[in-house]
Amino acid sequence: MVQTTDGISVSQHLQPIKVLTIGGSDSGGAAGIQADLKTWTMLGVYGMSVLAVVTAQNSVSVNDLYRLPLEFVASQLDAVLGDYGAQGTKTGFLGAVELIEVVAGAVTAYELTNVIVDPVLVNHRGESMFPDSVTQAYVDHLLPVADLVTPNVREAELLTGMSIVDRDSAVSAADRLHSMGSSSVLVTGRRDGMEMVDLLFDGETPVEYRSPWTDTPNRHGSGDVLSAAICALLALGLSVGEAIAGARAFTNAAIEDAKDWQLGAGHGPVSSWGNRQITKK
Ligand code: PXL
Repeated sequence: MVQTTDGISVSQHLQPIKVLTIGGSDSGGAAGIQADLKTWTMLGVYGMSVLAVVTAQNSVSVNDLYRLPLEFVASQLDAVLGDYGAQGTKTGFLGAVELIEVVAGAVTAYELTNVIVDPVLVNHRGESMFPDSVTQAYVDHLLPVADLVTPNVREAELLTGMSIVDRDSAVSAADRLHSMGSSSVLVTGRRDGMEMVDLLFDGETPVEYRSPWTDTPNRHGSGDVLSAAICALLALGLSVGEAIAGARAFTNAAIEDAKDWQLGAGHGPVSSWGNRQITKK
């Protein structure tokens, strides 16, 4: 048992909890698989990764992107899930219709639980990265098998075709996403004055989570850290509400901690250790 003082009380099991990320590599270490694995290490769970895409990127731009062959992604899924299994899974950068179908097929075939779908559809400027068919594939294949979908406001707009400008429109979009099959929906990152608001909808009552807006250029990977932390905490046995509260505390601390960092010339990463600092000067 590990005692923590950060509001995320988790016990270290003799057999660690296993979690799997399916997505892309960010060579800069800010987002994607790297963000997920670092987050999971800090939260004391055993992280595994199925790579679908490798990016050549830094804080300024994504310079190149290489997709692994679909059969090789399927082979990784079978290797990991056929032996280790996973008590939680999150999807990240997929960006191709056939890949989304393969991932959804694995969720069903291996009867995965605690499935978090983070629908990566836009870049940090909110610009769409993929054709509409990719958005539609999420709706057709991944949302129906998701326990929780975590779009940011722009991604929720793309998935629903609705515009989100305030609490009411965020609730309507979350309701629509819930009706597409995801058991719970978290619409993240709505700016409301000097606050950031995430909205959870589980088909019954909408719940808002608010935190102060941190003024920083360094947010790269914050969505991945949030969804990875939720995945870990759900796999550890917390309820959806508890997992979101704990993951938000971790992510907000990661943003706050890195707010003055200058690691590259552009849009920098958040810190990897959230509110789990071991030493602090
Ligand atoms: O933050 C979404 C994301 C996920 N995965 C990879 C990425 C990004 C955004 O840059 O590069 C590999």
